[in-house]
Amino acid sequence: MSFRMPLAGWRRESIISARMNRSSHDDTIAALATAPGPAGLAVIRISGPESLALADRVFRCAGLKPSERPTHTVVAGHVVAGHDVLDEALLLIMRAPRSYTREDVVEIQCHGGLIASRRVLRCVLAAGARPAEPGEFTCRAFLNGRLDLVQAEAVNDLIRARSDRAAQAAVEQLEGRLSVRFNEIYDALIGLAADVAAALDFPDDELPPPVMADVLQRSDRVKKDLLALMATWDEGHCLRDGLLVVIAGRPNVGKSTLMNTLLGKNRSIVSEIPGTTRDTIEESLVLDGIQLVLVDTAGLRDSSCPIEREGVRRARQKLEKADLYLYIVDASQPQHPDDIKILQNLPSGQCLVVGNKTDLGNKFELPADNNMPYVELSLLYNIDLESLINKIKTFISSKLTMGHGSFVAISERHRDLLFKAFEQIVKSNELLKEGSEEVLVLAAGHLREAAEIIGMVTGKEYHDELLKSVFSKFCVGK
Ligand SMILES: Nc1nc2c(ncn2[C@@H]2O[C@H](COP(=O)(O)OP(=O)(O)OP(=O)(O)O)[C@@H](O)[C@H]2O)c(=O)[nH]1
Ligand SMILES: [Mg+2]
Repeated sequence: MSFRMPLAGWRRESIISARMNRSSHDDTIAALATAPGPAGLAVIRISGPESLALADRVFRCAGLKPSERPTHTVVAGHVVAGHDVLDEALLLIMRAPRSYTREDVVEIQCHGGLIASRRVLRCVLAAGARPAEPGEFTCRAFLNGRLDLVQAEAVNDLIRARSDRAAQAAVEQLEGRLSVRFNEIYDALIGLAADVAAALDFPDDELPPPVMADVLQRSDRVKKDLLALMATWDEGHCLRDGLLVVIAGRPNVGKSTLMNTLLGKNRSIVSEIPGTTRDTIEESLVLDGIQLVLVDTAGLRDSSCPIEREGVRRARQKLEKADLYLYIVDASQPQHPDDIKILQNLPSGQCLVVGNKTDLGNKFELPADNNMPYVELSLLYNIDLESLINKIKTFISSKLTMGHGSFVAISERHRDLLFKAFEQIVKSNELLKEGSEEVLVLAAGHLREAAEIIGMVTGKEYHDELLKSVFSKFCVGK
């Protein structure tokens, strides 16, 4: 009896239907590709089969009409609505497939500014283009095979990068460095599923031991590769979202002073009255090429004031999400029981204890069983601030492997899918160890499922919802 399942084309139908739904591509889309607002220039991007005909309608130039001009040429002229001249502009022609979307693309480089560029866009839409959805140009680039889904996401990461390292990581992902890793895993899983299915044709009830051992060894290797990739999430999160650094401590210890000192500006109110900061205050800062999201919080204490209580609740909420805690104590005073209690509940690997106000004395000591790094300083007199900054830098570099050989860093979406694929491989391995014919069918099924999940990471497999969730994070015009 054979339990073999067809391997090739098991998801073809859904893939094709998704492709048809999303990208009939018979319409032409347009959007402002540059940020709105006062600027020297704006770019209106148009993509689709009607791009050049549409350019003929809205752009007047000497000599040949836009549609008669060769690809990758620029022409100067005017954007016109009937007899009215709307703007003086340059027109760039990029014919399919040598364009970002692999469709015919026309870009109008006109004057920037909210009104001027909107007028040009309105004119292009009136001439027959449809307003592009967020990420639709990149989605078309994906659907037309120019980029895979991981590379498409890198485009968004690059646009949104707020530090040098984040931008560099996005560029490397755009070049396909991460995709290669996913593709290797995908191919390995397809190979494994095929081999398990083929082994079902053996006359015996049992899969021959050498084949079994080989399959198990290979699937263990895939598991290891998945784990190695999953471990890069932390770094990916730091690069994409920035490190969330929460400044916490009891009232009046100098939290807002530290916030302002690190930012180099007077962002938080500082006063000698305990309980000054009520809300959480967030600001971005780039340190060592990494974006930090710095948060000043209300001093942690029990209060009868409902506003302060709300502030403390918000502070605690931020504490739950922090990547790094800067916990400040008043070093001129002996240990306060509240500090000891709070510190016991903070993860030691993510916490720096800052003893402030050393200009007033030095009575504080960390409990003997606390092995968190401790820095003493005086923020008021700028004494020993460097040692705190160095400790923060050490923490940042412990999070990042970038620059040490092959660098990749997965996103939250990738991690969730990798985890699901991992679960499928674990199930398959358990069944493979049993080895009977009936369970091998199931094992092959789990391996195919795992491959399918990995395919959803790179977009070898996709459906409308997946594309929507990926591209809705993009801005319009990209
Ligand atoms: N002597 C001394 N005073 C300091 C130092 N750092 C801050 N202060 C003072 O301590 C007081 C409280 O500082 P803040 O930065 O407002 O303290 P906080 O922890 O934000 O206080 P809350 O917002 O009330 O929780 C202010 O008067 C600061 O000027 C320091 O190193 N030495
Ligand atoms: Mg404060």
